[in-house]
Amino acid sequence: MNAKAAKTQPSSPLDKAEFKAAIVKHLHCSLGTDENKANNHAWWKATCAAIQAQVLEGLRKTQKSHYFNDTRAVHYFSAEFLMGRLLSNNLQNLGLFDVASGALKELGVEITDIMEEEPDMALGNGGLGRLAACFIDSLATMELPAIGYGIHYEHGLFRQEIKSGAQIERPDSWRDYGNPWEICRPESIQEVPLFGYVETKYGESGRIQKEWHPGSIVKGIPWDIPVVGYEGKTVNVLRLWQSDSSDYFNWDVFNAGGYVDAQRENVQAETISKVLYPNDETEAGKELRLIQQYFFCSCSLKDIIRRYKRAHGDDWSRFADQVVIQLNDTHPAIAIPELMRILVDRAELDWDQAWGISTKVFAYTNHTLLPEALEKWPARMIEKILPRHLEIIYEINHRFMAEVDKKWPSDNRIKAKLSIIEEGNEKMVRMGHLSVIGSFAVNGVAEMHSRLVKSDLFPEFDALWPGKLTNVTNGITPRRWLKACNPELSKLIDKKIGSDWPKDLYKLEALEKYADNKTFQKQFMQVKLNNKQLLADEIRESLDIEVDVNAIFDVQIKRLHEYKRQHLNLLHIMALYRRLLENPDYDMVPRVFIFGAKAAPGYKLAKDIIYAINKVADKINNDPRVNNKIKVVFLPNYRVSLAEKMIPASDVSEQISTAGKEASGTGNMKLALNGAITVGTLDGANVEIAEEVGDDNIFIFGLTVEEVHELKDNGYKPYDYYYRDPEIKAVLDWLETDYFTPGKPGALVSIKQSLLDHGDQYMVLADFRSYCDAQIAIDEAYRDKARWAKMAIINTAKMGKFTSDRSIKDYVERIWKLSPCKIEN
Ligand code: NBG
Repeated sequence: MNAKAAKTQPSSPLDKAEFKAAIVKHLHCSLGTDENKANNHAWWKATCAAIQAQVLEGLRKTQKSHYFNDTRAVHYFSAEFLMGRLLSNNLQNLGLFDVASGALKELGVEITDIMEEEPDMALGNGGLGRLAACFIDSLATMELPAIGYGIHYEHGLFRQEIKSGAQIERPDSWRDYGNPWEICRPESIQEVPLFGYVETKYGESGRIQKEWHPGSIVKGIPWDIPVVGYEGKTVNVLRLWQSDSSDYFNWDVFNAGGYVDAQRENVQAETISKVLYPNDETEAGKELRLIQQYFFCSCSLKDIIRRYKRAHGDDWSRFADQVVIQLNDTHPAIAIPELMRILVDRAELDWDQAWGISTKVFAYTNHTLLPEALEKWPARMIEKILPRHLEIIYEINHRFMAEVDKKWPSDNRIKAKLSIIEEGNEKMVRMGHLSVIGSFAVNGVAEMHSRLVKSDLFPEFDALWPGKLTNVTNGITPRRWLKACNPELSKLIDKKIGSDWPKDLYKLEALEKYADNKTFQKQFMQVKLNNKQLLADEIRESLDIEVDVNAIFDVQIKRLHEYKRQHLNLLHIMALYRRLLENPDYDMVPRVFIFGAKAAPGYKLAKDIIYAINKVADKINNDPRVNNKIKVVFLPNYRVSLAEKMIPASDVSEQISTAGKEASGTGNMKLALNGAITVGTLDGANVEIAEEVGDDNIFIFGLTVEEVHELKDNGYKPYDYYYRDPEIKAVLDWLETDYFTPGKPGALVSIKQSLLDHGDQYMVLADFRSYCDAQIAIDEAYRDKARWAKMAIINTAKMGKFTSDRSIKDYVERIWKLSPCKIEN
């Protein structure tokens, strides 16, 4: 085929002239404007539309290939997908970034300006939601048949503003002016029953038949977001369900006149997908949240079954060969009794057959050990909303208890511990137990976390079913988290070792041999400096704070939570400040401490910590005695697109959770990949990062998990540290004065109280001194330019393990048993 003929194929990549023409066409025909009138927003939309045309071609071919090959597929069920922006990502993955930016330039438009027009798709809280987004990127890149299922929230995670130091939540409206990436699929609408009662019928053969008469029905409308794999071969979808009222059902009910009670408990159908619960790792025990969970699981299962039946009719025998469902935490655990209900009540399979299928379909990922984050629902609530599901859960539990009795005869203590039902004042359904019992594989998200899942959280399950509990260490997509967000470093790496590392991240190891090379060190650190300059500009624009790019950029970005210990960082900053006030010659490399963090709106102490960081920042940044040495910056509204600017500019990565509390962390991987050095505890994936980079290239401090346990068992007394360490005492007492909050003494006292009177649950004071020592070691290391450059290069070089492609490979080989599917034209 000659070049010209190849061009005429609809899927061939566009050249610059064609891209220009496509953008202009969309300006005219889709947006009704023209080159002279268009503002950045219109240019952004037209550019997205031009790309979307290509993407949809890829999607069509992918779906056709999957259908004709009758592929086994993974269905990733997640209440959260933190996608961020898609323009630059899709361009990178299609290999069209340079073409697009050239085309736009000729039209008089800077691509970087229009990229800023795109609102983040923030349909998630933090690590768990972003992990799901990285995973679907890897699945598409690795040409694996996969579909992401979730909720089409009208409002994603709140927008954070800081007013006089305090967090204010504002609604997020990512679709206000339409979203160019999503496609509505009214042909695949599903209906979801809720409330009502269960009727027991006796069939002719004596079979007991259950019929659920719902009190209301809502409609699920699917929106598809195409997920473009790197190099654009496979385009999978993320299917998100929007709720709406099912007019005809409610009309029927109304006419029938007999459902007044059911009507009273009817939720407003549209509210189900209205908002994302803004909690991170705390349980959101709300009726609406349970309804959200059931809503998207029910829609998704019916969607899967519809697709399966199209190929296999009513023959269920191959269902588990074709379908695997990964439950991203327990949020979608209600899918287990829902599939059982469909198989037993609707398809009329007998229980054992249904259970046999179901337990070959589900696998479950645990993301936390924090007890307050382990979901439990009052049995009463489930009974009201999903009466048939509660019966099924009881049946699952009844049979499971018999199995427990076989293993541990007449041991009621173990039974009570393992039961799905927690007895007490109020009967609760433990969703974690349901997930373990209903799945064929259960995984934690980092080696250490998975070990603790086995030893502390579910030891008896591990004894009952050896091998079921396993580990898959998290990962991040290097396409977004290096190639797209750090173009300068990517180009430098391309030049040095070739350009296939985004698909095979272990290739970065080839950089290691240049770690001592003076020229390469200079180039590497020059890129870092340029990225720091970009972030410094951003900081000046958004906060009017000047920072010195020669200072160490010390970054802590993650949700605000006590266990993540942003307040440990803050106490250290205060200690440094105090040292400088007491001794103006105190010798330290200038530092800029940079934070990004949202607090759950109801989490008082987390909000107090944000307030304290901002108040301390105000004081320090305006104190001429110290501020060529320390600056403190809290960048508001931390989100994916802001992370993309902060991570390439970071020198130091703060990963300072109490050992045993951070299941994995993924920001730690992103920062190290971009050449930041970790200061961290031996927690989550930090342990594995340390293994990869070696002890010389990371700053580890603090108690180990074992030491944390030991200290707790022996009676941890934070006051001992307060009285023993004068710096701790001085800094905590400072919080009580009005030094940082003039005229408002005591405004920061809740932090001191939590650390002393409330027992310092997360052992901040126990780790304080060792943290300060690690910070001194960082200061020393940074003075030696060559040493620091070498460390940074080695960090980048050694991140191969942490590509989400490796995580997906582990899932595929050990859990999902999938094969890639080549996409044909
Ligand atoms: C979070 C953990 C993180 C982990 C992500 C992704 C929850 C419940 N857990 O450590 O705290 O990196 O999950 O696995 O959000």
